[in-house]
Amino acid sequence: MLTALTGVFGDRADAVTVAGRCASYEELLGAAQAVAADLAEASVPAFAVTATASLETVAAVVGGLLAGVPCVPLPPDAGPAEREHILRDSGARLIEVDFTRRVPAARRAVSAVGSALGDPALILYTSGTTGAPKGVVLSGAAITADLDALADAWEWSAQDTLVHGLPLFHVHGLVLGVLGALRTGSRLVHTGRPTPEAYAEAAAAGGSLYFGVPTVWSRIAAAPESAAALAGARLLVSGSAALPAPVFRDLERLTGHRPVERYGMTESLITVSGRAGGEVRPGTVGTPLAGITTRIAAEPGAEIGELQLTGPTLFSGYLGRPEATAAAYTEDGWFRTGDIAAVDGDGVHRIVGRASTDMIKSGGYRIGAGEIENALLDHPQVREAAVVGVPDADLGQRIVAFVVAEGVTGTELTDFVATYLSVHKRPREVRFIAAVPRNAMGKPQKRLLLEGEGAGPV
Ligand code: MCA
Ligand code: AMP
Repeated sequence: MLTALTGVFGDRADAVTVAGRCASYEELLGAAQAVAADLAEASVPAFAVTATASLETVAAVVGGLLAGVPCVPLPPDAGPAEREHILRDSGARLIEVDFTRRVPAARRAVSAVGSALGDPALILYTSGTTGAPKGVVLSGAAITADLDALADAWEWSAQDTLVHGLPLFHVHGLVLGVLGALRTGSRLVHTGRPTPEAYAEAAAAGGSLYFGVPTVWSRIAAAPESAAALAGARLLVSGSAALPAPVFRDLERLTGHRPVERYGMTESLITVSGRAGGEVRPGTVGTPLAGITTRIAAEPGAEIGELQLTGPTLFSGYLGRPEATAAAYTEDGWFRTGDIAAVDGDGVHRIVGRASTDMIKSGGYRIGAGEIENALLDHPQVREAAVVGVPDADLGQRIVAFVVAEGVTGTELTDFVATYLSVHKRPREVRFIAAVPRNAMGKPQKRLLLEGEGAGPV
């Protein structure tokens, strides 16, 4: 999987740059082999690393692949509830990486990565509509199939310099943004944070392929000088949430590029994408990647319905949750994305919404309403809580918590969630209400809470 580390594309002192620090492939491999040696000795089912945007995180993930031990990247801002859940659920041992400690590179070991491709490579924790996050087990085979299909779709090669500043604990930043670079041999410039200024600066360093979530692209479109610096890029790619058409048009005007949109999930990796050099229409996510088959489960006579798919990029299951894994598939074996989609006459897919209002996408992060509600209910002053995603120009959706509580302020509740779970899961707004509206079965009626908030999630 780690083709670049075998040396076939040569090496350079700045092959991998993360948050201003550079490493050659040789240095990265040496640090990763030190991690792999420790893991081989420890004999653990999985290991965790605090996934800061750093060379240490990259070395940990590569070390895990070399040792054949799955890595659980922990969000660096995870509070005690989230951290403890992930560590307990995965059984992973938390390790620390010293990037200066190196075991001399043995390239033969690298070539062997991928010989047991069905083995778990990564366990990524992601939210469902209810309950605590589940561990999504991804095999080396699924990751390799996805990266090869994306390289094909985007004409992504060792000639590219990949630029992004996305978190290293999700598919976008870690699988595409790190392992993708190490598979294709493209130089990687991780900017630390995905700010317009940092993306523009990386253009001077030869950036050709740029990744961002829509919030990042919308902030770049609002910073014309930074956007203009991307004119010399080869391809701009957006994903993790819907790219608003006005942002698409602003980017085209300012950069001269029509951004390619692609669609995926932690469980399926990236499955549908626009193509480099192909026709790209705003509001569409392209066609299925090589090996992926999709179908729309629509009511008779309807053209939109749940997007379902099959293919080699699918996950191996939710860790330790066979029922949840089974529930993610239809009886005839198709993966249920929970996204509502339509397919145009030419096969181009459009994502029009989500089946559940309980799955929120904010800044490209997937956040389950249930997890935030449970956290709020853990606060002693809160009696009822209902969490929804409200349309937001910057974040796509922003988390709004409706609570029944006394003797506590909205800021206190926001801070409680930010520190107990993680910063990106905090409600951006807390509204105090007398009671959560419920139906006869006692189920919260969230659509009533969303009334008057504009076009809510489908
Ligand atoms: C504010 N802050 C607080 C609080 N309020 N901290 C603690 N308590 C509070 N009450 C501080 C934070 O510490 C942070 O400080 C600062 O506010 C900003 O935090 P945040 O809200 O996270 O930043 P943002 O600017 O709103 O973030 C926008 C973003 C981010 C950068 C676009 O949402 C992001 O990185 N999104 C990427 C998500 C992603 O990668 N998703 C991919 C999922 P300081 O600045 O000092 O740190 S994978 C996927 O979806 C699939 C497979 C796919 O298709 O890709
Ligand atoms: P995650 O598991 O965090 O990767 O989130 C996956 C979800 O992100 C999908 O189920 C979609 O709802 C959403 N998503 C990803 N890419 C896109 C896109 N290009 N357009 C619309 N929604 C997207």
